[in-house]
Amino acid sequence: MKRFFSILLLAAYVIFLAGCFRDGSAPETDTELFVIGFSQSGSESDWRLANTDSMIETFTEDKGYDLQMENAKQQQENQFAAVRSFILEGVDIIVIAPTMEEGWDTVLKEVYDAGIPVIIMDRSVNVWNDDLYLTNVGSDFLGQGNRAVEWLEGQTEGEELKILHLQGTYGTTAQLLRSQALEDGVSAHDNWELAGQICGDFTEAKGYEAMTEFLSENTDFNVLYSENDNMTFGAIRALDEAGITYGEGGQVRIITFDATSAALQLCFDGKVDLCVECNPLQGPSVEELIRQYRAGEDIPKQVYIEEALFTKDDLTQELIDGRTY
Ligand code: GYE
Repeated sequence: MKRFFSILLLAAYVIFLAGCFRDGSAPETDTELFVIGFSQSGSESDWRLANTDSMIETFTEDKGYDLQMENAKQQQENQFAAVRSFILEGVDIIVIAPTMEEGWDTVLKEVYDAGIPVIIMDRSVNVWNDDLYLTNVGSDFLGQGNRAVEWLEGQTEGEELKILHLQGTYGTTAQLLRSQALEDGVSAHDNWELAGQICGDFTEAKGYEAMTEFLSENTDFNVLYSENDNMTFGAIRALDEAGITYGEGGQVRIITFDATSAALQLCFDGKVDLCVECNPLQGPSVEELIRQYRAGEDIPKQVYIEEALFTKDDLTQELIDGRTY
């Protein structure tokens, strides 16, 4: 009887295998999916939410991916923990959207030693050895800042500018380079000065808070250079409450970074003067780099996403409504 069951079991197994390999392919199991460990830095802004969506929409199971995402809630320590868990899991590749630029040497060396490739997305990391990651895809933040400064120069030739600088989270590439562009611009112009530098951590709530506090002591400025849209939304609320006018014909010219649909709408309505685009839809670029990696092709070390500037003249309602973020 026992023998009969063993034979039955064996027969069932043979039939199962025959079914799997009928078309010559390996059996369809989860292990076949290409596993991506993705450490997202947080969910502080509309930009970030769109970036997360872009990754989720790109790396679907029907395309053969298993996207394992961890949200670090703006804490670099959480990113280290996520990356270490991806190593233990033995994922096929790790994608990191880093919070801070510094501090990555140790954990990236651990990933390197485990033989897992790393793609850095959005911001950058500053490590002693660039071989610790495969490639960095993201925005040219210095270029964005420089374009904003050039635009301001063109708009205000000879005018005395008192610029209030609302900064993103200190130590992130987006903050460091957008700030550098403005600081260089101020040094290069005798008629430009900084009215103040305040930090809004890339969030609407902190943008509002920092702006409200600043306005309680100083309202003498005519430009707001805000390092992301969400901080701009908060700052605008504070300006409204303080009765300070802005945009077309107002006291304060506003420059904002990201160009989300809500900011473009403000620009179209004459409330914001310049939107510097920062494109969060980076999933497809990451996918292309992964394709190149899997095909054994040469991979560029740095890939920049294409981005534009928008003033009211560049906008139509149709363009704004067509924006998915
Ligand atoms: O501008 C901001 C976000 O790193 C490009 O971070 C990103 C910046 C973006 O929170 O909205």
